Amino acid sequence: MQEIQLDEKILSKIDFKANEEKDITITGMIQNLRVLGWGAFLILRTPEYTLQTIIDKNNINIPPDELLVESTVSITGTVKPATIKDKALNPRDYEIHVKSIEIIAASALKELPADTTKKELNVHLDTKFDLRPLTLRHPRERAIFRIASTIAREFGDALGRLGFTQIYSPKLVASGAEGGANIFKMDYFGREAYLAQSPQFYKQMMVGVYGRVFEVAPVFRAEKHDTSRHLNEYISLDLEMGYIKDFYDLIKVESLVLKSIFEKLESNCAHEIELLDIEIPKIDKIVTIKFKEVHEIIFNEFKKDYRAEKDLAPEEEKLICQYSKENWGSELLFVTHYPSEKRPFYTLDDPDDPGYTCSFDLLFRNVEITTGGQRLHVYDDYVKKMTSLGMNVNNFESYLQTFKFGMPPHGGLGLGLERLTSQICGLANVKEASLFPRDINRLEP
Ligand code: AMO
Repeated sequence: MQEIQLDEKILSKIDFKANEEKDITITGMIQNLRVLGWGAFLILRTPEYTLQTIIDKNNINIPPDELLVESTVSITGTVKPATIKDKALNPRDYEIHVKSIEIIAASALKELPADTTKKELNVHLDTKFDLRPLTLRHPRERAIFRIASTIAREFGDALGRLGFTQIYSPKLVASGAEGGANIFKMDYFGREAYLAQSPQFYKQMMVGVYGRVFEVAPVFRAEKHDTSRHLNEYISLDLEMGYIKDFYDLIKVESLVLKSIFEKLESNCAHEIELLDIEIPKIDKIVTIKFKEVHEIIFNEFKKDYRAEKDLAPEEEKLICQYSKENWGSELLFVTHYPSEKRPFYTLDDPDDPGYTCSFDLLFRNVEITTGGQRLHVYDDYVKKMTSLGMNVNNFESYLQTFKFGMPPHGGLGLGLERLTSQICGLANVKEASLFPRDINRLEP
């Protein structure tokens, strides 16, 4: 038997102020090494910090020019106050004057295939993705995924405070939830199965259990087009909520959650926000507009006639976002009442406006980041709607039993994590907000 003590040394935070003029030992990887006549600046990357350390070549056990970038080292030195301008560093008010270095694991390469020590990672997008284990170590890449991680965590925390229970639904499924051709088929012990396009069916089933649920998980879309807003696998932030009055309840919940996310980013990611030079949006009101009205505004204000279209064209999304920012002072715009034929079968039709649905999209900085809406909740309504759409009800029996057992009025939404992250971080392509993007040409790394 071996008893292991709970060791506070596993904590990664250092109180630099309390350690001023004292010696500490800190382990990390060499982010950057600038060897100069007198010694070197060694930038150490630890789980918590990107720290400047200073080596005096006459007072060190290893000559600085023998060190390799991306090696793991343990550094012992004195904590000194400093004023450093480099935005990639955190903290910038302290540095370490090195006394000794121990190489724990040297990088195998003298020269790395991408230069992660430069301010900008100047590589082609494909190279950036091919070399992901290395390029993700660049400060800007690290900042993007700290932001994504904070968004996903606060999504759950904010919903937890509102009484939502986190669920984990299967990704190997027997039927597609969203319709359309963008579904991956696979062999499941001789049967046809699919990769889940969304947790739609399961989150609805779970409303009957917990009333309010959420999930943060990958979903799969067999998009055959290589666009700047589509991934074949993305992280979907989903929620589903029972006992709603109407779908505006969902819009209110999403606005509250996004407000919490934006506030959390301001408080926890100040360093990343500064490094990426980005602005976090403010939410002080909720602006909604009907789908039909968007077509009218685009026609009247921009002389583009999309009025016969049953969906919003990317150009319209862009123009209406600009219009909203300028005229209504909001970067977030909820477009409501989409046409029935463009919404999945589970969407509730608007009783006051046949042909249109009790659903919405959220547009943010020119892009759709969310789809949501109220669902049907009565078994017979499902059978009627699916039959009218030519769907085989028998294929959906295990889902439809939910509604036989009784379900409250409910609705929910799906928010694409990469789309939200890329719009917050000002990225040109949603793939840049995916750690290991999957597109029509890419399955590695
Ligand atoms: P939808 O299919 O509109 O709705 O997806 C919801 C949100 O997911 C994101 N998204 C994508 N992100 C990256 N690549 C893609 N290929 C991609 N496709 C969608 C977008 C989109 O707004 N079940 C419904 C949601 C609901 O009603 O609860 C659904 O999945 O941000």
